[in-house]
Amino acid sequence: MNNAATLDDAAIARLADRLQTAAATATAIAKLSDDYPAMGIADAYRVQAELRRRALARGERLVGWKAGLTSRAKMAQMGVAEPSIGFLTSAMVRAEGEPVSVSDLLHPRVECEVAFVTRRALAGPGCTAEQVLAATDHVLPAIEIIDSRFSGFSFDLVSAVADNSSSARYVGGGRARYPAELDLRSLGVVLEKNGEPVAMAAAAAVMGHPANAIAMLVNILAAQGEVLAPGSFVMSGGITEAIPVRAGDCITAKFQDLGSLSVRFVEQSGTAAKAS
Ligand code: OOG
Ligand code: MG
Repeated sequence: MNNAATLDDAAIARLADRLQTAAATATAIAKLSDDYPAMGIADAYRVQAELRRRALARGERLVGWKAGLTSRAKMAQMGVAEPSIGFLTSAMVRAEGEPVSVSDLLHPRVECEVAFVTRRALAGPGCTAEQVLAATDHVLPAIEIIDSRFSGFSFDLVSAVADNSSSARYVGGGRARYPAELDLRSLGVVLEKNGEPVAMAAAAAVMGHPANAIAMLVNILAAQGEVLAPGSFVMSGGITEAIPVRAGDCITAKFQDLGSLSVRFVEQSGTAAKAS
């Protein structure tokens, strides 16, 4: 993997512009590494940090973070062999039961994930799953709606990281539980589309235990000089492959011990994210 930082501030801003426009207009662009083949992971996280800075500057609140590409199913589907992280803001969250508009998205896909809500700060490097579990207040089911800004949903790791790991929308719900009361390894999940099971797995598919993905995320944050704040909502990554959705689809994620969570997709909705 190319770790180098090769881009100057002007190039970082240009790439952030491209991604922001693609998201705001729901228009796909070529993956960034086509034009910047020397771009490294450090560059990609600088582009992501610039997108985050802009989101917060326009009044969005940082709600938490997500780990991505943490299961073999996801890595195989995307052809990328390493995990990534992304940030989550108040503009991306949708309430349980609220229809989610696809009009402002390019080619949305859904993922079922275990979300962690922290009560203590977590810092790397060297953060462990044990530390994550000790700092966790509760876990709950989440459905992430990802939407790569790249044509054909096709990318490499650097392009995906710059694109905030395809983050678009997310919904938390179901039943919140204390992690100590659960076996988060053997916990099963079934993803249904329009009443038909389309994917299923156990949460151990995520790095052996989803808390490992949160520890990995904290260690990537540390490399950027950041800590995970208490009260963060953190998704640990899709347990199965992601499933494409369009208007009219209804997705239900049935989690063992954590209840189920449904999302209905519509063409427009009154509360659709404003283009920004
Ligand atoms: C990258 C984001 C992956 C996950 O849970 O694995 C992700 C992508 O597949 O577009 O959110
Ligand atoms: Mg995800």
